[in-house]
Amino acid sequence: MHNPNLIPELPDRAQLAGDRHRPLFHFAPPANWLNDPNGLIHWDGTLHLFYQYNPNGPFHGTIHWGHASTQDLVRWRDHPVALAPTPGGADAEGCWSGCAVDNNGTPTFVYTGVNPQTVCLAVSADDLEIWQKYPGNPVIAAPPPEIAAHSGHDFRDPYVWREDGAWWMVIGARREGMGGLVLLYRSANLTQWEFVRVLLAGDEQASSFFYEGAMWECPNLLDFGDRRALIISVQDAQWRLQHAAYFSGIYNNGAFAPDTGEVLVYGHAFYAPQATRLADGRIVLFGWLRETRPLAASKAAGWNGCMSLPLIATLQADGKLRLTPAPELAALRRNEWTLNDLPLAPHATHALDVAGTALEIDVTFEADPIDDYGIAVCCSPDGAEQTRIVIKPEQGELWVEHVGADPSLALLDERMPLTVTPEQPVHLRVFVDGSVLEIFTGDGLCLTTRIYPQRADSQGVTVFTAGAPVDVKQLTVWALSSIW
Ligand code: DQQ
Repeated sequence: MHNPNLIPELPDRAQLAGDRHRPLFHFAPPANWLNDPNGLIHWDGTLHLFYQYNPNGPFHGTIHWGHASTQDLVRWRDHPVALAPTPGGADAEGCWSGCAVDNNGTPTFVYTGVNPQTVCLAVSADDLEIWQKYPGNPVIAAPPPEIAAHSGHDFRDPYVWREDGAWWMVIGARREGMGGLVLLYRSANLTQWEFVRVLLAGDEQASSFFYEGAMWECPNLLDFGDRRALIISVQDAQWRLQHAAYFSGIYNNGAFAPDTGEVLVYGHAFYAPQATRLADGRIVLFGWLRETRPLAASKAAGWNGCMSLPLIATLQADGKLRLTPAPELAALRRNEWTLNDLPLAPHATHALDVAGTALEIDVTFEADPIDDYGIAVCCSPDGAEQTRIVIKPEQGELWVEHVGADPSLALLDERMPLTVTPEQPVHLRVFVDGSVLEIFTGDGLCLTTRIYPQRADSQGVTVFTAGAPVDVKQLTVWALSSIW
């Protein structure tokens, strides 16, 4: 039952306001630890976001559900913590990931209790602020015995939807030594569940579209009409988080036949996304952006983890899932700076007359695809520290390189595929926000990474070519304002 004594107070957001690495326009918790987005639901004109939250510090542990809401997808309001572990209950060791559904007017969480990993319910009679746990928790105590025998106790992250007069659930699991599983369940009432089948099984040794790893977490099944996309988050056999990825194909009568798949977002930061449908029919998705700096650095900072931008998910005719920043984000644009047709001489670097740590950049390059070129952000005036976004025509890739970064941060260079042809200009949208860098290409792909500039004056933007001339056809930079 709800026990107000267990719900921790939220820290004061203002306390961390001076931290240059804190994002201004990506959702982050007031302090402490955040991981997966949970319970995303559009309710009475408001989008509610719950999130894996540790009130006891900036590290994973004692997992509660934090709560925030937005009316415009852009500006956020904090709410009291929604779920706390119940001593002696099915979630005594944590309220892990899950979703929210509208059960005939009653907001209902379907989430993971640990330990062991089980499926639990909670309901709100109070406009999503106060949550009561279902006294009969857990509603699923374990997967079917034939799966439990080889699952290594991994059984988590229910995602539930209503279809054909029933509730349906996908949930992550694994078959030890083989690969990840998504299990399909059905229910008439959310409390009694019947196992339908293994909806999809991965193969750690022979992945078809992307590295499938050992365990699939946080499945989401998104309905695009004729086709569906099954998003999963891939953990390897050493419990390392690899990437969020998806399969797309035909879903029919509880059976899924994927014919394509891809990494959803490139880079080491984006994981465990969750999606929901907005009132206007669009599907919005948020991912957890992990810290890539050492844990000690996050502990010193007092916070750890934030959300991606609100991303709108669409399915192309070729079955590929595409993510674009919600157009509503344009409301944050303040100062605009623009140029057209800037020719870069061979080997030139051109510093723009613009600076900031909360920027949106829209740039189009025209170039003969021979040598590397690109745009650098968070550049110190002497160029010693900078984050370079490099278009690599020969490799058909885009790389992010951290020049002059503090070696103790052990930052990883990142890469993603990029189509580069002489006929086609390269178009990028880049969002810089403190320690967050999100890059969207004209191909509709996305790379997300974390950067931790050490110098306060690392705020400049340059365009460069490492060889042949390049034409910067168009470039616009906006300073973005805070979402708080
Ligand atoms: N995070 C949650 C789990 C999920 C994992 C625990 C993915 O439910 O599998 O905080 O990041």
